[in-house]
Amino acid sequence: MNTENTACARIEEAIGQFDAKGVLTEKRPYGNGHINDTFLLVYELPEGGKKQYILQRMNHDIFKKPIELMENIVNVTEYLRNIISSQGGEPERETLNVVKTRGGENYYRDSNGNYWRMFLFIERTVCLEKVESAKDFYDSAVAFGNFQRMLADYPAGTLHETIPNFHHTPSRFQAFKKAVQEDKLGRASLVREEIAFALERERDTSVLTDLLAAGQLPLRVTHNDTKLNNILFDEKSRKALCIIDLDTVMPGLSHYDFGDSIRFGASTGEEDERDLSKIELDLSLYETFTKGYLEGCGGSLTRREVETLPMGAKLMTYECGIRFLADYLEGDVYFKIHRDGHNLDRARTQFKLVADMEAKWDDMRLIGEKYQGM
Ligand code: ADP
Ligand code: GN1
Ligand code: MG
Repeated sequence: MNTENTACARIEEAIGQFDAKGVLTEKRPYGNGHINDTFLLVYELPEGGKKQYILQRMNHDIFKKPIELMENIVNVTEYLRNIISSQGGEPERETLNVVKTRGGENYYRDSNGNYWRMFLFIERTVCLEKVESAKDFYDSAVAFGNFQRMLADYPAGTLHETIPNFHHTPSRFQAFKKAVQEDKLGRASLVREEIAFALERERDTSVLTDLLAAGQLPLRVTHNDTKLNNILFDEKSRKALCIIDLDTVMPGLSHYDFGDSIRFGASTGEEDERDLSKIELDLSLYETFTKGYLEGCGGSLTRREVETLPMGAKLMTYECGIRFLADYLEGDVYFKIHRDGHNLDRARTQFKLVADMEAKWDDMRLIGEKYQGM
């Protein structure tokens, strides 16, 4: 990434603020996140050897309250660290570790007003952009279920809402309709079919929020962005080691975590695949994830939750599709893109998956029934 004249122009200033050990020998853009600017920093230690860190410029167009966001992350990781330690785990590798600035702060605000943070780099791990084996996906399911279980008694009222209505699908639908009506770049006429697909499903958008409002589904502390590249696997044992990207840990429904993992990992193609004939819901992976997730949650999900998980999968996929399409219509201002039409390609894969879920709905429900009571 060219750091001249960009939001990252102050990267050198930021690096100097954090309490990293040794002499900086390498700095490069890192990972495939769609939101923050992520860098890997390598330091040579005076006693020999290297230490690596992740430096991120937080996207504060999206996260309007970066200070509160960091407070969430510090508190949640502190809480997890205690549980991991008490279970004999390795907290430096099994959760994120925030590196403070020399002044003892959890973030640095540069002279251009950008917010930066640093984490210990979690060594000897792999980050997957696509499911490579059913076992990996199963392990990720257990880990996400476990994550929710570990946070079951976390004081949810102390968490700041980092993005209001993040998975409130009816609000996402309204935002989508507004983007269509405004049609800022005159792109709507190019995507009539996709817009119609989204509009036809308005009735689905409120199914989960209505159940929540009626007290039929419990509010939990959830991750809310459970795609496979937000988990690190141990390089050697290939176990799901650490859940990262904690920017959106907030009260939510189990369906959000379940559904977001399914839309990314149980698809037969990548999120931005252009050849839609390659995109389907892999029912076998759907079952694998269901089993692992329920196991990870340790039997804590209610009957009604398990029964309605297929709707979580469908709605999270649909919601992501309308978010990508709205961003395409608004001129690609939210998700990072790497080619023209990238957000449109992403929206199309999500809608193809939604259609395939509708075709496979009975099977999805049967899988839920099979694991009821787990
Ligand atoms: P975004 O919100 O943009 O998705 P993430 O926090 O998910 O940003 O980071 C982007 C990528 O950087 C991750 O997918 C992962 O590959 C890598 N990454 C982030 N934090 C760490 C860490 N502490 N150790 C190792 N890799 C990390
Ligand atoms: C973003 O940050 P990242 O790349 O892990 C987005 C998610 C979307 C996802 C789609 C804060 O996730 O909500 O589902 O892209 N995160 C935010 O790939 O909007
Ligand atoms: Mg991420």
